Amino acid sequence: MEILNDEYYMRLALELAAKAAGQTGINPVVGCVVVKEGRIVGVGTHLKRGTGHAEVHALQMAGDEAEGATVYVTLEPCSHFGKTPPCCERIIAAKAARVVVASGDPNPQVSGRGIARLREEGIDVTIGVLEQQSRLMNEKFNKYITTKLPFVTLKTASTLDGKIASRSGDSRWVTGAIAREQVHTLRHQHDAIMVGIGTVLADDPLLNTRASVPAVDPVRIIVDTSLRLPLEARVVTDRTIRTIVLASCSASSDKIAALTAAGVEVVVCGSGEKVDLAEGMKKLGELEIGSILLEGGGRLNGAMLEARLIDKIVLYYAAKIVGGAEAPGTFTFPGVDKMADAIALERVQIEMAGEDISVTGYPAYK
Ligand code: AOF
Ligand code: ZN
Repeated sequence: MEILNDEYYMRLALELAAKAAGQTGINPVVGCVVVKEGRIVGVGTHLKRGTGHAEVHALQMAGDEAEGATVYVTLEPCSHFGKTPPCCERIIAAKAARVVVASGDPNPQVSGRGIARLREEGIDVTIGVLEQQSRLMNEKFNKYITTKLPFVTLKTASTLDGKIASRSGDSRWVTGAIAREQVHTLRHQHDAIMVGIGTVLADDPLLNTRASVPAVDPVRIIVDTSLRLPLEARVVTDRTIRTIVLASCSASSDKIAALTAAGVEVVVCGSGEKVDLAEGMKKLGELEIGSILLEGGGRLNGAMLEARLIDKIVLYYAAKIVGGAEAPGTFTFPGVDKMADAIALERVQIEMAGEDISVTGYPAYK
């Protein structure tokens, strides 16, 4: 049986927050629980950017009971006027006695000021309860708010010998139904999905989220150096989802005009023949894309890895082998000479996804 303590209530606040992953855009996921005299009197979750923060919902529910209560919140209460007013002032107005926080808010506009403000009013503040869980939950937000660059998760599905298709190009299906369903949850949890033009030309995918319940569709990003994207492609004709194309200077201005007229946003990255991916990430950040699920082919995956633009990797392995020297692989790039120069993954976790294996890790760039 779980013991009643600060972690007990913080765990509930974290669970409330976790379920909103994927629907807050560039905002963090945050949960809040208000406890008075041993009873939960209010709960809240931040659901959407531009709407109430977690504390506001929870305090609203608690009403007068918030006076003298303990507020459990997974992220430091904000101290600034963003799209909504500061939560620390709301907590002070509600006369809470104690605030328990999981992790500090790395937003430079907050960054300790929320906690300082509460303490200034004599509120007892405890920080660091289940801190790691909260930080991990907001790994995308934490990167974006401090760098204005999107957090990039690379996902691949390959055979045990690292092939994403057979030597004839057949890729239906590499992994089983459960792994494929998990990928749609990953799509729901990212602001955008990114593929190379090769994938669009080969499969004409819709790149939407298909889960067993309605889910959020990420913005589509296509890396297409010379704008080979056909106007008839489904990512162009389907206007229910925003499509952004990253092109190079070599793209023809006529094709840029035609795609723009069709509702596609074309972003030219760099001054060279190829798309400057680092500049692409910067420009996508400026467009408020806070997280990207990269589902590229081997070449785009390799280029993104070489450019050190990948933050997290989720590799699905089907327990099968297809061989074929020409069969496309997960990462196609010149590679390193020495094993000592390999890009190693940190914090590696392995799980089964139905009959497939999922390996998650974070590249440690030297
Ligand atoms: C909290 N509780 O539930 C959230 C916080 O533009 P706004 O008003 O939504 O503010 C966004 C910023 O507020 C965001 O960057 C982060 O620093 C903080 N988010 N803070 O106390 C919440 N969502
Ligand atoms: Zn707030």
